[in-house]
Amino acid sequence: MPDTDRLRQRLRAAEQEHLLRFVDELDPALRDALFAQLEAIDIEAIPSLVQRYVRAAPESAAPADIEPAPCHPRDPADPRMPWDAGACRRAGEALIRAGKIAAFTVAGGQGSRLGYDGPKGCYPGGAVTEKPLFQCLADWIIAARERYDAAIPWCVMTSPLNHKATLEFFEAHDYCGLPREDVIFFSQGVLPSFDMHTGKVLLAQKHEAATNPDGHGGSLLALHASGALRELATRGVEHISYTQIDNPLVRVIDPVFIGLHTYDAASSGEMSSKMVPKAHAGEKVGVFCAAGGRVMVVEYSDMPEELSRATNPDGALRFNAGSIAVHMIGRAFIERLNAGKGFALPYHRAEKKVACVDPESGRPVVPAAPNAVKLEAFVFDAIPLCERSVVLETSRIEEFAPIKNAEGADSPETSRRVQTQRAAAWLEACGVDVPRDADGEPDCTLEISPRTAMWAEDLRAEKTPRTIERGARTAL
Ligand code: UD2
Repeated sequence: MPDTDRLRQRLRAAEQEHLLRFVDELDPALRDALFAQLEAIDIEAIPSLVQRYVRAAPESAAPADIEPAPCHPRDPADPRMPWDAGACRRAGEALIRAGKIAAFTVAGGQGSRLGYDGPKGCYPGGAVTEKPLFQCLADWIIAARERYDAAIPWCVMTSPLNHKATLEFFEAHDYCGLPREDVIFFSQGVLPSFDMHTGKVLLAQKHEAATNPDGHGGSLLALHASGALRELATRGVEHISYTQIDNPLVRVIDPVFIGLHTYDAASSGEMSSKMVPKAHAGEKVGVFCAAGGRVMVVEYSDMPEELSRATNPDGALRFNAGSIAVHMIGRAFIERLNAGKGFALPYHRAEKKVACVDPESGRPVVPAAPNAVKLEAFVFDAIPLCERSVVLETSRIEEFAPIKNAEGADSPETSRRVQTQRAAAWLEACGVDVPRDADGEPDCTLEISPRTAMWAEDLRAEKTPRTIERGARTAL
């Protein structure tokens, strides 16, 4: 039996008693659901969240003294910062073979910009095969497991909004070809969504407080709270390869990057990142910066415009290191963060439209303008908590073809184009004729599965067609 009086007292103390406004109208099952939901929320934390983020609307988070972060260049022989890619690859491969590496994909987002009704991982990502994004990533893991004869567990973070649908997808798709016991699912946490004017938690329905997933930064808490981190420890995993679900070209397991993260003297083995040079000043990616001797990412929306546009004498953007949201994260680092009492990354505030019920009348409200503040933690805010953190430059065409919007930038169309560009470059390096149009763009659609080739050098001339027809759709 829930202790209603105690719950009411706690809500009153947090100025959120309205959440029980309709409780007497509810049938017992819905009433119990509401109580269970409210008991799971950190009610005592609400007043400070409201004070800090809803009423105060904190401005730009970029520190005043930021500099561009040092980055390991793509070419290891670059005299600006030479590094030993061969030694990194060997170190990374040894860790993969020893079973010390797990893959981790954050897939709890709502995919609202794409307008896709379902977990984003189910969205067709392959340029030709249209295989789901989950399968694009799984194929990389399968290729790495075969190449290194290693167990590579795959953690998939969902949110309460898509957990069930995600499990159903994996069940229906034979776990994307991976052993069922090697795919570990857990859901991230949620935070209450607030009325942006009053600071009251919105009621999504009379029996439900409005909540939103706590951001991909919530993954560092959820890995621990769900027991997934303990499970990885039991399996001997020491480092986690973090990727987002939206990038079908992502190198889910990259031995060179793993080696750089664990072996290079510049890294503390806590959290490392990959970057690509920004496409243009306004590209919507966070930027690697440094301040006070620490590396950090400043999200595009927090970056002062004049810094985004600033150039070096050679005309290149000064803050050029765009985050592609690919990280290596040490298990011990996540354990250390969670050992601190009440560990939380800072929250970022977004004003959104959230359908709700009027707390007085109980009538449904469909807002025409933003009415809510949603809070989210960003995983890259853990980078400044590292002792030392390295950033590796990579090539956009090799590794970054995100699907975020229904059209325009970062859409299925641009992703297909980048997947084709990469495949065309690999095939041409192998002596294959690829048709190109007057602008030099491949005049065909191409896709190479990681199970065929993880890198260009894996393509074998004898296993590829000699010529690609103009307009062809070819998957290898
Ligand atoms: C993210 C980065 C941006 C850049 C870009 C590269 C942030 C805030 N920005 O932009 O700097 O690196 O990616 O592609 O990260 N997700 C969850 N739970 C959540 C929210 C998101 O799992 O509560 C997952 C989501 O499923 C997706 C990923 O995080 O895989 C990215 O989320 P996003 O679409 O909000 O981030 P985006 O594309 O604005």
